[in-house]
Amino acid sequence: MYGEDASREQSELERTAFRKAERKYKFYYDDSSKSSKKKKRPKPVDLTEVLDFKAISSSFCRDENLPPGIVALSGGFHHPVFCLDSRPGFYFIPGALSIEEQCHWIRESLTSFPEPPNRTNHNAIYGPIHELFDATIERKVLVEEENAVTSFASEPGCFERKESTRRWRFSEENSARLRGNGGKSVLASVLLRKLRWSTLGLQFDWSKRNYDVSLPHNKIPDALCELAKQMAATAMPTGEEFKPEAAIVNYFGLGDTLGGHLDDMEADWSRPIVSMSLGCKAIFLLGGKSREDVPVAMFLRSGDIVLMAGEARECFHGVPRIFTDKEGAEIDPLESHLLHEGNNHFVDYIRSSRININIRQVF
Ligand SMILES: O=C(O)CCC(=O)C(=O)O
Repeated sequence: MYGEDASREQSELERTAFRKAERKYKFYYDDSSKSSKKKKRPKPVDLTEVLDFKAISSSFCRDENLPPGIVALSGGFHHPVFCLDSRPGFYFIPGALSIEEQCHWIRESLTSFPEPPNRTNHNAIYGPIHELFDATIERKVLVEEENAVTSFASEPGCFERKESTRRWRFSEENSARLRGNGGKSVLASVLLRKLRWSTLGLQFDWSKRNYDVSLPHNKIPDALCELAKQMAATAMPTGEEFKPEAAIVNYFGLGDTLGGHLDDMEADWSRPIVSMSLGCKAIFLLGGKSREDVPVAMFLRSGDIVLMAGEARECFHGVPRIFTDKEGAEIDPLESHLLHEGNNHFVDYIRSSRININIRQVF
């Protein structure tokens, strides 16, 4: 589509109810304030319409009061589970993960989950990267190196041939600078900040928007499978067990968003997507089956779990905002726990980041 048609379609998209909500909550700097460039403040945003399941859960546990349109599931689960009348198949479990569990999954998300054969957004440019988090701590630099490879052709009359291949390797910062080979280099800390996703289990191919079963992969770690099965039980058809086959880990920094989308590449939508939040608080938008439906906005905090099954699988959803300011992020207990464990590097990361792990049954 070209020219006028494309720009008309773009501006129509801009006008959908979902897009309007995304723009309402998105992070912008406040241009109106006279603050200096260094002290730019976030533009204030009206949060009065954002559902707060933490507050809903506290008041429900106190006196069983619930706002209109919200129901609490009774069942064997040891946490209250809330549903929305308007979005069947959507479940919210506030504070489902203990602080210890949150810390554990943050550490895994930054160390083992991005390890090959799991793929990340960096694969396309740098190929597989090993031990990115350690390299960040050690202030390493990823350097592009040229390797001369000598190959011997098997045909008679052909001689040895020098081929040059390029690959990226971590190097000490000083030695990279000393070598000054004119090649490209990038700080490990920059790569960590730019880490946007990693995929576990069956690998999702973003370019084809599908699972590529031919790609090498490891099984999802047992502990994550167990957790997902336990959480998914609430939303599963009676007598059936959730089979975790793939997971996408999303990493968000200040200003990062996840645009409105559907997760529609799994075979059976009666199986839930199990989605857990770690780190800074965020806003989640749950729309309807059309982008024209006005989405419900809600806070997602570290330790919350969301399930989307059945009809809710057909609903557009996204994350227009994460809160990295001291009060807004609401991660004090998490920070204290990580500091207590001596995990300062994880604290540095999570202070301004959010991680989402969403686990799927593919077939
Ligand atoms: O970050 C989140 O909470 C939502 C993630 C999501 O919607 C997705 O990965 O499809």
